[in-house]
Amino acid sequence: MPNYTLYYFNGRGRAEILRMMFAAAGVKYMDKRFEFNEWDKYRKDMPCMCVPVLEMDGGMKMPETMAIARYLAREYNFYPKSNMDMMRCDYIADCFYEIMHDYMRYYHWKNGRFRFGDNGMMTSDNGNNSGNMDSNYDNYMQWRYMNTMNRVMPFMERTLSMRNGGSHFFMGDQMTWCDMMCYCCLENPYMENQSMFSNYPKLMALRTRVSSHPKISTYLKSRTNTQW
Ligand SMILES: N[C@@H](CCC(=O)N[C@@H](CS)C(=O)NCC(=O)O)C(=O)O
Repeated sequence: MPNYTLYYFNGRGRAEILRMMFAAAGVKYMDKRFEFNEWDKYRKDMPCMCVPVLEMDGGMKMPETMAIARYLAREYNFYPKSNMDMMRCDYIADCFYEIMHDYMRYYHWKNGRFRFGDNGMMTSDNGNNSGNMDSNYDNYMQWRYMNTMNRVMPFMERTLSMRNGGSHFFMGDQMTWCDMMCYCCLENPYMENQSMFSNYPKLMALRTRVSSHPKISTYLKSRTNTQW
């Protein structure tokens, strides 16, 4: 097994699915977190100038959340067996990642850099630190995120119901990585507005099943608590 180092900000964000998969697999790795004001120091060493990045044995650095997640899923058996089921598992994971992506972009600056200041506070796109979110750009990004939620969530609720009436995991009895995606990608949206989720009882129950998995529940109790 390689020595892994995972690079990301000191937040859950896009890296949390990877941390959760490591935890569920019982695999040790170095969780290298940094603050926003340290980013310029790390940025130039990241292959795509973005994180998360997974480094193997202190050498090769791999970017892109979903590529890393798929690698971990293949390595540690979080994929279903048949090719067709793998495709289904992938599209479910990709659907949840659409929500995650739009949520994260909503928190970005126009130029793709984070909109958090050095003090960790969110700023508006007019550059002040007041937390004013009423610019056109902010409105568009919020609309886009909500639109994605409203498009993806009913589809995911129906997809979950297709196996065992939705009473187990997406792919049946075994938890796969798309179930963990359902947990991770909805964490902040759920914390911010629980009422948005009342139409999706099966997905909510699935998230509880994921969080009750013995290794995941241990991880959730001991992980670093951050706002996002
Ligand atoms: N397509 C990439 C996007 C990664 C991405 O946008 N990462 C953000 C953090 S969530 C980042 O590194 N932002 C810093 C910057 O762009 O300077 C992925 O899915 O991993």
